[in-house]
Amino acid sequence: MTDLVQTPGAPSPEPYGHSRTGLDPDSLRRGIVDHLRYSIGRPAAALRPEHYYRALALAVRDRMQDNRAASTQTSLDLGRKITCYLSAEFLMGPQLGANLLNLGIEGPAREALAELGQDIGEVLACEPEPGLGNGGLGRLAACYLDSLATLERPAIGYGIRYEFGIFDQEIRDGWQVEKTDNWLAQGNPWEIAKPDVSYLVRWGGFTEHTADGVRWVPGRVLKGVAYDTPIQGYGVRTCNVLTLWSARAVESFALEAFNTGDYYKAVEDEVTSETVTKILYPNDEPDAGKRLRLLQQYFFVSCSLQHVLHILDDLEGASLRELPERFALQLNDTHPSIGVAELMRLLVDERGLGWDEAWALTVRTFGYTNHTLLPEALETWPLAMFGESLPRHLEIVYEINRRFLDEVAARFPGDAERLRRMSLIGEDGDRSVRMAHLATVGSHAVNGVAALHSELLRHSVLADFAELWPERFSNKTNGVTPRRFVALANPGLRGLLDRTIGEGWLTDLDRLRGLEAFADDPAFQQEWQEVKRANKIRLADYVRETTGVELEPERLFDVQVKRIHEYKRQHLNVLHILTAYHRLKTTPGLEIPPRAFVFGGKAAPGYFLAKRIIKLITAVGDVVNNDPEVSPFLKVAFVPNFSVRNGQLIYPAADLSEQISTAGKEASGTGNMKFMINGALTIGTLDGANVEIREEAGPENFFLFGLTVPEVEELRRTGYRPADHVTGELAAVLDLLTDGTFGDPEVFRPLVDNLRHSDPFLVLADYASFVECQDRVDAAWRDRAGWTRMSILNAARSGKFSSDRAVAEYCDDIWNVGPVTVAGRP
Ligand code: 26Q
Repeated sequence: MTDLVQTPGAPSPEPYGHSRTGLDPDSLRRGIVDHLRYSIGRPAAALRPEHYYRALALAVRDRMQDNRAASTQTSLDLGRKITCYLSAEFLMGPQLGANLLNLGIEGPAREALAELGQDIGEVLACEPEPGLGNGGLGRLAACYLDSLATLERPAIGYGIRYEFGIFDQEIRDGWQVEKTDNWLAQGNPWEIAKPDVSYLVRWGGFTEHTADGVRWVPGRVLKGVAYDTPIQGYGVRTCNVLTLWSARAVESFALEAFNTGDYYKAVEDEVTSETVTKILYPNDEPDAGKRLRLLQQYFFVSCSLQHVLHILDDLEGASLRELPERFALQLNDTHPSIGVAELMRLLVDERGLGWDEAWALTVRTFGYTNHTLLPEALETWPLAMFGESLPRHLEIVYEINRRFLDEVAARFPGDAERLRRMSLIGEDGDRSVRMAHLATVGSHAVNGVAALHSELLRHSVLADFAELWPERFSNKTNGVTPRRFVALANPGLRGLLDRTIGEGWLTDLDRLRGLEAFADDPAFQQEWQEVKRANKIRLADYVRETTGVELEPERLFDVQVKRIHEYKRQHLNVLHILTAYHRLKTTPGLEIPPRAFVFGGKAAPGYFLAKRIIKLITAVGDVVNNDPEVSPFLKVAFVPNFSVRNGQLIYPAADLSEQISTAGKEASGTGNMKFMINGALTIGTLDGANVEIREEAGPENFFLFGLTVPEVEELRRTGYRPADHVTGELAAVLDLLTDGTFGDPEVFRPLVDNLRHSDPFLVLADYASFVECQDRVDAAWRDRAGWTRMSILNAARSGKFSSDRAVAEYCDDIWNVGPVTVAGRP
């Protein structure tokens, strides 16, 4: 009997466990064959690479589930605190390669597939990418899950199982066209549906206050079902979990309607319930304040908090009062911040705790990470909509606010203006609930995502709160996982690093410092350049296949990939290209170092100017790529559908990383870090984490330009007049856009008019400084040994930007969680 039931924590029994858990090529091969037969069920003759992908994925998942069982049991046994990362987005990227790497079975998997006549590259290419995020914030959540597991910290990621993730981008006639992302079409081998892990979520209706307490009578009820994806740590046995909630109709509701004869109405309701988790909303949408988005947020947060309390109930001898000792709940921006009111509702209305005790537990449990300073991106919900949707939560928000403002009034007597500024309810214009204020008041820790950003938070958006509770505020500079963004993305560099400084760097990125000693070594420089060149050829092949543009690897690869947004200033980058174009056209015999400008990124479907920026890039590319006077020096490519997967081809191939946002606008950036670790030099403003990148790399290894935050503020104070900057080259370059050189001038007129007459992100103010800095880039590139030295030093000094460092800081300073070693083989 004991041989058949697996003991969690112990290695699986032999021989039964072998094809499910063995890490050698033979066990893996048998695992694949078993799954082909019993899970896929296709005759051998009909097997294609996608079937091998699914069979291998299932075999890999088996191995992770074995570790998962052991991890759960260990943290339950030890009663250790669990970090819950609440995020509306997890941009995980393809899972197979990452899981093979973290389990240490890349070689065995390749061998097992080869035995079966399959090529691992072809099999890896079959995986659809789960695009459950917009960009940086969602990818950060994914990097942090990787680091939490690798650092052996028990953790649960909680989010939404969107049926359609971020749209797929196609480029037609130079314009972005959106296609739905049907990532679940072929099934998802990584997830395990847990229909028995489900919770009811109420919505709308009204509240009744009686002698027995509060009753919330909802307008509708839906159900959330858990889908669990294992998150394997690298080189350890720890395997955490990502729990994504999917919306379902509540059967008993449907049944009621059935009994009254309205069967079709019941089925229709079922259809609308399931739309709640249908689609991920893009950021930067003009009408982002949609009711369904609030429902999505409340839905996943309510399921997650009910789940947490359920786990707590099941813990031996644990009471609600231990919530902050057992769980840390981190809010990834304000998107899950309704959780503050929901936890109060659960504790007070459903569990009968007194307000004061519930509030103390809530504040001690939550932490809040802010990711933006842009006023238009701070989430607020119209009061009327909030009240109609979540009537009980509005009452709770009012009560939190009443008590909070009493506290503020006691600290700052007679300061009505301060009370107005700090209130959870915005009173200017249409009244609204300010989610950043709710998150700040409801959390014991509030952090920004780069040193500059955290400083600006303390002195601008949340200044009043920082004055009231200075001890709550801290900085946690973002980081990225070197497992995905070096080991997987850049196998050439991985091999070179392993040979040069040993393998430890992958879990201790500061060891890259060991490269400094080789920065001037000609033999090492040669190897470094060879790795970069191979990566450039790999990207050039991809660019040729996807765009038809030929990028010669001798060129300087100058890359800007990120969401398309005015504040990120892709159009400033274009103005530099146009300047070089103009010079080449007007200076006979001019020779400049050949460059390949590579762009990629999605524009929110309703963001008019961002979509025109894409058209601008492609139109400039069409002209310069096909002009024999210019194309030897300039080529421009727009890589369609920028994603985690093609990012892994792009970052390692860059020589130059464009991080050119208006100072004060980019909270951190994480692409900047991915480029640096892969040996690109940065051209950038003093914005977000660029400041720290420059500090680490050394100012002599960073191309700095542009206004600083105080200079930007000063310019705004004294009145910015963009037209003042339209002289000389800039005047000529702007004229090119409306003189027909790049096609129909009406297409670019809105962009040019916006720059000339408003220029909210100071593109023209930074133009001259940017072009001058790009001239310095050209000069530096001409000295190839000097450039290579700078490239090596950038990578050598990038250790700070590992998500392992970032997550360790969260664990120490905010979550108070230590490692839990899970016994058994890693
Ligand atoms: C909000 C309301 C309605 C619909 C959508 C949204 C929404 C969704 C996603 C708002 C914002 C986002 C994503 C924001 C984001 O990715 N921010 C980035 O976070 C990174 C990680 O901290 C930083 O590095 C970037 O600087 C920051 O822009």
